[in-house]
Amino acid sequence: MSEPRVDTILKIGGSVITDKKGELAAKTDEINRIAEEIQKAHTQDLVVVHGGGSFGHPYAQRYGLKEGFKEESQKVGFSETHHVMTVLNGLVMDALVWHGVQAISITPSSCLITESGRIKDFADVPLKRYLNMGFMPVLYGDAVLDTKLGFTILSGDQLISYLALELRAKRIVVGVDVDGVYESDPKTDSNSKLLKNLTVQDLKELQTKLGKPTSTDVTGGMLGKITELVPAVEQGITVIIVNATKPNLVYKALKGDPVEGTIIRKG
Ligand code: ATP
Ligand code: IP8
Repeated sequence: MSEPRVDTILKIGGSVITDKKGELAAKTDEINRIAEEIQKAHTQDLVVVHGGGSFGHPYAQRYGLKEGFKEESQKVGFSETHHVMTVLNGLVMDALVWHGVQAISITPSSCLITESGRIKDFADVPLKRYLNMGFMPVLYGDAVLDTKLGFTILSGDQLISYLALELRAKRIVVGVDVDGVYESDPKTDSNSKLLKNLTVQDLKELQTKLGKPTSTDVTGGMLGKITELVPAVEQGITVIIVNATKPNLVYKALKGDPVEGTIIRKG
């Protein structure tokens, strides 16, 4: 089998496709619009990953899944968390497929295992074959088995960095509900400045400045995202963070057009 190489890995944030203040609150209009933008961009060799938003995060938090298996009562929580992610994924797949995109859903909990929260074994032969045939794989943050913890939560952000390196992607496009990376959370600090260009060094410095999210986000919010992106950027992969709630920004980023947001380069 020839080793596929992708152009772009696109992460659609849970903050875009769900209302993170609610629970199981899907934004179906947003999901449809983004599916349309993906279809319109006709991007070859694209992998899409979506986040958990108000589907995965509240359940994962309720049952303390990220910290691993501690008691029997968490198991039903693991099932529920994975299940609600398949429901959200179903909505994303519905929109993509009915827009004529040859998308194929790949379930992380069925093909990968982590060790202490980090991806260890990924049975990626089907994913690579799908890519070789011109399909667009769609993955998501999920509840997964872990060799040390029993189980844990895998973030979509870890997946995009891993896949970008494994599939030698040129860039990662991350769609969130704010205009990019700011000096501090723009939702709580209206004077915060947008950081339009960042290097790995800047990212590392930001890691110490940004605080942990206060919401139900179990995978670390913007700080978690930045931490996960460092290895990919270090290998020369460009990261573009855009506001995917604004129409056409995902489309423009996929086309490689200049787009407002944060661009992160190696140096
Ligand atoms: P999910 O994990 O559900 O997929 P997501 O990837 O869309 O969600 P979050 O993890 O919620 O996104 O991170 C985006 C949020 O991070 C924004 O809504 C913003 O309020 C918050 N945030 C915190 N600090 C910053 C910062 N310095 N710059 C930009 N956003 C920040
Ligand atoms: O939203 C987490 O993925 P993320 C998924 O990309 C779950 O961090 C199940 C909470």
